[in-house]
Amino acid sequence: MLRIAVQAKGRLNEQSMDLLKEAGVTVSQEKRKFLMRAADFPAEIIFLRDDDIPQTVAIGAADLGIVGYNEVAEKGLEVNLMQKLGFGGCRLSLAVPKTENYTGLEYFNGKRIATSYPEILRRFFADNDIDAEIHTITGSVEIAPTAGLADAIFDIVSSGGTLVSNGLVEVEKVVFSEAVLIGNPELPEEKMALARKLMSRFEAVRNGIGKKYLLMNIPVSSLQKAIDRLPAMRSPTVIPLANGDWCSVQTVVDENNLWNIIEDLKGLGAEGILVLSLDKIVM
Ligand code: PRT
Ligand code: ZN
Repeated sequence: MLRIAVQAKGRLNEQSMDLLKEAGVTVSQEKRKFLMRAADFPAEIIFLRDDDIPQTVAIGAADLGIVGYNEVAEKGLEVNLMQKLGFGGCRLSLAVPKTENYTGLEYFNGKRIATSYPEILRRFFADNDIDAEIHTITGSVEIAPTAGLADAIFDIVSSGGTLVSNGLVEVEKVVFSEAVLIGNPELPEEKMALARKLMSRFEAVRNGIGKKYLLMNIPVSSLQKAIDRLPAMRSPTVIPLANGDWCSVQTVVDENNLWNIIEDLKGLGAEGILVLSLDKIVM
């Protein structure tokens, strides 16, 4: 039985639970408890604050965890980074008041920087020979310059809206982060086998995102041109039809290229074009 740590509430909770569900690990959403057994996979989910997930996995109180890479990097504990999960994207950046004349990293020498990520910042400044004062604060880091508590901040940025509304500009992007699957470094083989199964399911879910299944009938005379136009994992599936002048062509396409492909195929005489939703792709 695998124990998987997930953020109890907050930005990563919903997408973590959705990913697990898509991967066949479901827990009842009704009476949610601190620890819940999955119905259909030998796993239990433990719900924690995200700050506690790296340590819980490092000491083996959970076998796996889903958490932002930023938390893993800050804690610096011994855990295996097993898989990037493709959601919760953000970056840790240095930002200064927009009235400042920022000339480069040396700007930070002798400055006071407010952050909830002191370890990552300490390492970054050490690597770049910058001597600054790091002030660790939890909570609203972005108000520190206006409140006179700091000259600059080092914080999570995603859209950048919070910086703008606090009169700050992002001047250095230091670490890029997304949700990751972490594991205890000493998982016994039977748990590792379950973890591998989970990772390949996660990958299948991710592969299906932004993809559609496309089916159409095409005159045999245009078949080669249609195949040349279509992307495919290996090559498109071609099925003969009862009417020997036509065949059915089926393949997976990227959603963002869908309309261009459909219009080109119509130009080649395609008819009866069906676009189907796609859930998972197991390679
Ligand atoms: O209660 P708990 O301790 O579990 O949660 P938390 O409050 O510490 O974290 P939470 O739920 O806010 O975030 C969890 C994780 O989501 C973070 O550790 C990141 O990995 C990831 N993430 C992704 C973000 C953001 N995007 C994000 N935008 N975490 C925080 N923010 C904050 C950011 O600090 C800024 O103040 O959201 C604000 C808005 O950002 P903009 O740039 O879009 O305006
Ligand atoms: Zn937290």
